[in-house]
Amino acid sequence: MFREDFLWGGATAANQFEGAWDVDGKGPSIPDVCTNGTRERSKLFTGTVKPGYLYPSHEASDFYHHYQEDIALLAEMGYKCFRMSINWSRIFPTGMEKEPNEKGLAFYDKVFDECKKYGIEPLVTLSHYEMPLALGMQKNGWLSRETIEHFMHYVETVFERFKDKVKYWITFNEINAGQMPIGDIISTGMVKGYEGPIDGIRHSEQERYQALHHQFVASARTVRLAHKKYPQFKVGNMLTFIVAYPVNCDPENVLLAQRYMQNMNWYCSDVQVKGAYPYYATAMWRDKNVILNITSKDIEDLQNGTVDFMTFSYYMSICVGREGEKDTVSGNLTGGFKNPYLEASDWGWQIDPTGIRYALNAAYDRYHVPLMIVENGLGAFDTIEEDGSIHDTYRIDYMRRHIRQMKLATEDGVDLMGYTNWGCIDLVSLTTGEMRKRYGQVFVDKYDDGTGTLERRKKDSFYWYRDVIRSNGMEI
Ligand code: BGP
Repeated sequence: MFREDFLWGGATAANQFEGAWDVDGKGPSIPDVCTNGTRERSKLFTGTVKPGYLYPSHEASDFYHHYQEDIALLAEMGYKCFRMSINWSRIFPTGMEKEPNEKGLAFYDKVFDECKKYGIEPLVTLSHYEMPLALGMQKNGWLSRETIEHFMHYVETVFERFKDKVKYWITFNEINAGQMPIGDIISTGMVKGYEGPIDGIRHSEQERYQALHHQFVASARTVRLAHKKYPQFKVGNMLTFIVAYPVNCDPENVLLAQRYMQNMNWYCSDVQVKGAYPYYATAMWRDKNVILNITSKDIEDLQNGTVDFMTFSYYMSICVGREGEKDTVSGNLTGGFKNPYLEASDWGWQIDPTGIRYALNAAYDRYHVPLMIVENGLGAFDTIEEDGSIHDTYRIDYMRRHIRQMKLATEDGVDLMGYTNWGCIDLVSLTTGEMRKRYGQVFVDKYDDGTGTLERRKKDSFYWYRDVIRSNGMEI
């Protein structure tokens, strides 16, 4: 059974949804100079806006000018919660100003007021895969310790401004992306002097883990600030939970899968939930030739800034094993070996509803803090019928199977606070920059070539999800 106060809703991210990239004083952010791509062809980071390229974040779904209509649609589905992010460069155009951009703050005031009108609780990610471009170009993003101070100034500003409108916060989206090659640009913003594919491996593990360490410190200081000054706030962390099964019962592969889960999931959540680096970090750094610069103040900050709840995205699972074991598959940020028991989405992500129950139990067993699934869903092609309807039965099927497993997890005893499915209103894909990879219950008339009226249209899943919410998950 889901809690009475279960936070049903959907999730978005500013750079993939808002558009208005240079409106009302907003500065350019890193995604604003990332082109579109496809499953086969990577997005490019071009450093500046260059002629001849399409930049999907510039208009995206134009939430900036559609927020009233959009929030009304969410309310019609009965949303209790709306996960969204604040675009840092809307508030501080280069990330380094002293004074914030009032027009940027005013936009979020309006969004939160609109949510309040319908009793929808905002869940706000402070950093969802964007940072001011100037911080990336001049400071090399999170590799610089100085970025912590700029980030804290931004956090202090939005905490103070929205203290009466927002209760639930998330520090960094999918913080474990910082360990992966794709994270160098989208997550830790280490773009100084670079142009090229967004997944072009350039940084050493040393740099990657140091940048991630700076994010851990910033996250902990954010939690600390909330606890000291805004006791009404609840602050969570966020990772992409990669369920990794051993590809078979060869004990070596079982061990590899255990290591994988430690390195790719628990490494980050142990720091953020327990407040210190775990025992296996030492061996991991040794194997990767990483020597981190950690000050005694950092250790204190991490200890004092443990989160109130843990959140994660869950899309898929992978298999892990010795080299050459099986065919490989792609996935959300990272791939692995193919699982013969699972089918995959149109983009090759393996669909594994049982994995969400496994992930919830694993995380709850380890931490005993409330959990929330803040991203889940199916990226798929949608077709508009002649009468204008969109029969996305495949999406309903995906969500139904995952929600059923979440319910079983609650019956296992897991304390699950809520569920926000990804891209509730169609938005730009993170990994490919496509529009045709759609997740929403609401269709947005926008296409990969940048054309479209931006008109909103309800899909079949809109009515289905409304009924799920209305029955608090009893009717699935
Ligand atoms: C997560 C990100 C989101 C998002 C989602 C789906 O990793 O937090 O920003 O977009 O994955 O990925 P994609 O858009 O590539 O299908």
